[in-house]
Amino acid sequence: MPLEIIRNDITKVHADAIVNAANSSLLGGGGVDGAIHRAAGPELLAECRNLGGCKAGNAKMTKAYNLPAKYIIHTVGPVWYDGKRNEEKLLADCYRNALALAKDYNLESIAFPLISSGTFGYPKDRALKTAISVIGDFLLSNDMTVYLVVFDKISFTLSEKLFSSITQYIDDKYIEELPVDRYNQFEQRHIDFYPEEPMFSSREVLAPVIKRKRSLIDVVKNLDETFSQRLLRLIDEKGMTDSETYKKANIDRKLFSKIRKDIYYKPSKHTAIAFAIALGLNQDETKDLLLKAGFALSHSSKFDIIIQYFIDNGNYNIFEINGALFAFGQHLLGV
Ligand code: AR6
Repeated sequence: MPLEIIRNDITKVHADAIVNAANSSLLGGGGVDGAIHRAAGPELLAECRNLGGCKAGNAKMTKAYNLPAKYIIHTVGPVWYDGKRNEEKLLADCYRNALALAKDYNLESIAFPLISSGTFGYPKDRALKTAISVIGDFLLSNDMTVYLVVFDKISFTLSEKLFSSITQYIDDKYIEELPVDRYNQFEQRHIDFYPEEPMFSSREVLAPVIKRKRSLIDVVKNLDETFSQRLLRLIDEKGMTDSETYKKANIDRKLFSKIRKDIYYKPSKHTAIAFAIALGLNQDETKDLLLKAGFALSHSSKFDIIIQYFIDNGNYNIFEINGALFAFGQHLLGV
């Protein structure tokens, strides 16, 4: 998948390049820099001596010696003062320049640590936000697998505001959606016993459900569509291109062409949701698309409710959604 957020030691990551959060001398230091130099061996320092240092925001490349990666891209993040000294732009430059270098070398995969968020003191939630935003933008027009390697406790990485807003939504949702669950059970029972009879029910119970019903004609018309057919139809209807769609879904090109070619393709739930997000589908449309793959969004799963939170808030940025899913310890979208 194009952007994967993982917890790991970056020196262990198998990618074409790993990125080092260095200092301007490029001669080693603590944190991730120290770990990379130790694992790569002394030849790395010898090569670094010839690079003539590096300015904040810039990036330079070396071989990776004893590491599983092929290259190391050294970049120098900003030191955090108060957020008013160009820190955000410099941090964004680090990601942009490292990605540009990887692209120049035709690399297929790259792994980043959370640059500046250790010794240099950049608040981790902001560092993660900038990383996700720059990498996300890059991936919308480039094919590359990018790993964002987060080392510490996950709860530190999401902004307090977003974290509590999602937590609140999860709490509310469990209660608010209960009548719909009850209604669905009730409706099923009614259909089982009285398939010909129209169902009568109280307004309060029906209200949240009616909202979700689509016309019967639509349902019948699209009954025979497979997931793949529905997906392709939606892409057309939304006026999107294939590549725009799979990139916004954080799904790689190969998987997309598999789905395109095989009308009976059975996606995982995460893949199906990723497409719903890429297409900007509302709750009902998402529900319909998921049904085509045999899935539903339940009200008793944190993952499902987080997805609903973002759809309800009209935020369809898959990379931001994945940042939140990661912070809540959930499986990411796009696999
Ligand atoms: N793998 C992945 N992430 C790591 C690892 C690791 N092995 N080790 C630490 N981190 P830092 P900076 C995380 O301090 O803030 C050095 O001395 C860590 O938890 O390595 O850009 C340089 O020479 C943190 O979230 O880099 C510079 O002088 C993130 O990597 C200065 O520190 C970055 O922390 C650079 O400071």
